[in-house]
Amino acid sequence: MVSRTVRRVPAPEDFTSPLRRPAVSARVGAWLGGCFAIAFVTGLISHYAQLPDPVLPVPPAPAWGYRVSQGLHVASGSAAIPLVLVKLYAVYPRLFARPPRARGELLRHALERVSIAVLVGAATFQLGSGLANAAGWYPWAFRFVPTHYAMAWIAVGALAVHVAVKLPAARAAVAEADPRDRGEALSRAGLLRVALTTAGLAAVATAAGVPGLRRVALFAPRSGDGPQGVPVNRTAAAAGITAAAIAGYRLEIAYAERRVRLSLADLLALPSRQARLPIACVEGWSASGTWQGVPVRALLDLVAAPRDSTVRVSSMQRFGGYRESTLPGPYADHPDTLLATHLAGEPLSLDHGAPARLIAPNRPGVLQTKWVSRLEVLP
Ligand SMILES: Nc1nc2c(c(=O)[nH]1)N[C@H]1C(S)=C(S)[C@@H](COP(=O)(O)O)O[C@H]1N2
Ligand SMILES: [Mo]
Repeated sequence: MVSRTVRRVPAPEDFTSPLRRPAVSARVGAWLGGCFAIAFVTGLISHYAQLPDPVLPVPPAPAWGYRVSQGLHVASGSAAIPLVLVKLYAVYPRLFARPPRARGELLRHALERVSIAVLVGAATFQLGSGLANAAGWYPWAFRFVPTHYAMAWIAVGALAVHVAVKLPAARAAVAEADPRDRGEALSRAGLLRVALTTAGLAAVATAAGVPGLRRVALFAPRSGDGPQGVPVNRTAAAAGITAAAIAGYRLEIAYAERRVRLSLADLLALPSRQARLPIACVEGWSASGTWQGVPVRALLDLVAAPRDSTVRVSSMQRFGGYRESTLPGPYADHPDTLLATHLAGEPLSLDHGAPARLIAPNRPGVLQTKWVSRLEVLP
């Protein structure tokens, strides 16, 4: 017998799988909400930590703060990816919902649809661009940091509207029973277990900051076998720094009209200090090192700079976004903020910023300037 297929736009009722039910989408939605909340808060922390003059300054303690917060940022974002896929699978039939007949309902329906479109678009952008960033891949022309930051507010705004609209329905859906006796290949509980397991695996695959996990962190590009046990993000070669360029090294310290110039021998002759501090990259990986060098505060004392001075730290690097950073007063005065000359008991390798690099507690990796040639107190 030949059956004629009638081609028409499907209706939500045409999708009969019990997996595509509010009981699934509400639970996955709640987990996603948790991931987004963690990613948003830790993202704000990272953003404020990178602003030269933030309204809400991030303090230099605890030393491991940024490492944990940025690790959570990347892990929660990664965990959200499989959850979003399961959520979209579960709610896909709703795409075909017809607009309500009643005039009064129409506006509410339209607003809800628009907020979902914005949410899905913004979330896809955030997770996609964030994952690419964590993998050290920048295949776009826009500036990642301001775009990822602006889109976060759009995503959170749309999420707030979505939660407000859906909360009553989601509450009711979570209470719904799982119809296991219908003989489906995969029960709802089974699908939810798959969602949670893949989310956990995704988090682990990028959690390169957790000691011992770096080996299984497949999507985190830094292997941990960089020189002196610490990965390298931008190499000396990529930054245009050669061994010849650092041969006549001078460090200049400037405060108002005062200038002090030190050779490497002068710098090495000053009292030094050791600190065990992590490099914690915005890309989510982090690694601890035992650094040795002269405290930045002792160098500022050579030009009699007042306490709580904001300091511009400049590199010998001539091009590239991270050749300079701003060190807020509380960091400049912290005893563990060093102009490091040694790592793991040996002179710094060229890739780690030889002859001297900045290392400060609780500071994003991008601001731990390498190949430092100048410290300047800002007015
Ligand atoms: N001059 C300079 N310093 C820099 C960078 C750079 O590109 N140029 N990259 C930063 C980034 S993004 C990180 S994560 C750390 C990495 O330090 P490491 O290579 O010693 O691990 O260095 C920072 N310091
Ligand atoms: Mo970084």
